[in-house]
Amino acid sequence: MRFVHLSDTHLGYRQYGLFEREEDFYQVFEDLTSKILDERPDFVIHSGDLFESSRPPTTALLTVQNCLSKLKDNNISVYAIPGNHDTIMRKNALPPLVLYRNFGLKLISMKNPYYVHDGIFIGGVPFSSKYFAERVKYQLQELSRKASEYDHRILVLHQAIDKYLPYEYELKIGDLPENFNYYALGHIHNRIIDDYGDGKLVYPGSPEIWRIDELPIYKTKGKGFYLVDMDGDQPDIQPINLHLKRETIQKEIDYIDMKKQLKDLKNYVSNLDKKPVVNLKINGQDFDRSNVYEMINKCLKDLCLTIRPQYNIQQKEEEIIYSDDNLNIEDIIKNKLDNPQKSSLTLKLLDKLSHGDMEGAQEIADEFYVDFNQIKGDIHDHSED
Ligand SMILES: [Mn+2]
Repeated sequence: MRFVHLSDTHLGYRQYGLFEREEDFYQVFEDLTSKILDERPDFVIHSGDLFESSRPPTTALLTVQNCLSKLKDNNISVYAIPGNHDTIMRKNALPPLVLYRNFGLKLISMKNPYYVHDGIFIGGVPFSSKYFAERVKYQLQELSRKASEYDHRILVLHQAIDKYLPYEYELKIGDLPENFNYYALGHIHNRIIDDYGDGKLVYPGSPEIWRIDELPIYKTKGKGFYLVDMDGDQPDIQPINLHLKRETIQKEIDYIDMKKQLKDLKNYVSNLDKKPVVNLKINGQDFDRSNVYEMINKCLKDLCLTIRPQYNIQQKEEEIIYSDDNLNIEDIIKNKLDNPQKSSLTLKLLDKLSHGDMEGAQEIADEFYVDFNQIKGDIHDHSED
């Protein structure tokens, strides 16, 4: 029995506001589908964030419909859960995934928490925020009990686990029941394969470069999906990698040597099939941003999809001299951090920690991250409109 595990495809995402990048994500999903068809698995598991948002563009909806039809024609079912991106945070609201019931998609939901595929138990809990961790833990125990009646057991979740994302997690590693053979996780865009419970815990990661910090993952581990064989004692996990047709380039350039380095980059870029996304960091002392910006554009603009320069200008630091008169820790922190949220958090933590109150400090930190995630969620919601 072999299945494909993929996640975080984020269809409908328009990186940097560029239509071409939105198309790239569709292309990748089509490439994934034809690779899946090549592998002829028994079924597919998608661990959430199929779409970038809960109200995807029509092209995203259609891309999924076409791909699912092809899989269905080949008798390949898809089991999926909603992720944080494609969930509507309102009670009883339906995620877009419900549209594909007749296209072979089996949605793991609160109402249908598990399926049995040729004797394999496939169950999970849709994405839940940290506020509902207790409820999720209860649901996990229920699933674990139900799963114990079957020989092969797969748990599907779209959550961050503290072991892999220590500052923004919803569940702790010990919250997961131990009697599953395969933990099909999504949410973290890195690729992770770990031992847990009776089997393997796996994040297949995102197949495209959704954020620039995923470029090193693509370069070192590759991006794509995992092909899992459940027949042995332990699941056998093979990475199936994609070649991304559009290159993302990240490069640091010294201002002193800029002309030559830009020329080299131009040579490289002009040989690519598709215009790349180029992230540049210019390091140097006291240079003029707009001059540099113009030079970069003149050299590369026509050859790149987008150029995203960052300027790292080292200036002689003006030293603030603190004397006894102005040695006020509050002022120093506010001055140095220059951000009311950060300095307020720092001052609160300092107060607790200097009194040895570790628990209080922990509480403040937790609160901050809950708020922080909420703010991020809000920003995300608005950006869709
Ligand atoms: Mn994601």
